[in-house]
Amino acid sequence: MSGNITFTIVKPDAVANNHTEAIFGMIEKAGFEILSRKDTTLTKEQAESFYDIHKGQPFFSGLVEFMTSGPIVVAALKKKNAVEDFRMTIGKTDPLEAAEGTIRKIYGEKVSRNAIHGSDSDENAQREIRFFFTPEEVEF
Ligand code: IDP
Ligand code: MG
Repeated sequence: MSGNITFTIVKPDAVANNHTEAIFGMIEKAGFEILSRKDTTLTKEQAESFYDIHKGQPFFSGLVEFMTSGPIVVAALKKKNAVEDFRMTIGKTDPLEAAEGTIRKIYGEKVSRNAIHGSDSDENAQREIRFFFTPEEVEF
């Protein structure tokens, strides 16, 4: 059974371009409740740990450099079928392939600067929320 919680990061490109509020507006319009949200930045060690599944990929060091390049906004989101629905809302990893009306299509530039993250499974959503939020901040 699919869960009702997912996790997002508005990435440094979108924050720097002042798209944060427009993006959260789209997220809410798509039916997601924002359980908790905060502004933060990632250290190199945190970014490497968050994306450790991609260690060894040719884009890994560029990804870590990008994700540490400026402020991000992280949030826990609630909706029925959250993980799958949110992946639909943000669109494909490469903004050039993302469907019209998706967040990555509108605000992403290219695969390495794609504006937003969305968890890919219920298990990863929980892991990623715990990476940024205490049980007091977000409970599930
Ligand atoms: P996802 O964010 O859609 O789940 P993943 O495959 O998990 O995509 O990759 C994580 C992030 O790594 C992507 O959002 C993107 O920023 C970056 N990335 C993935 N593939 C490439 C690539 O081929 N070149 C550059 N960056 C990439
Ligand atoms: Mg992923």
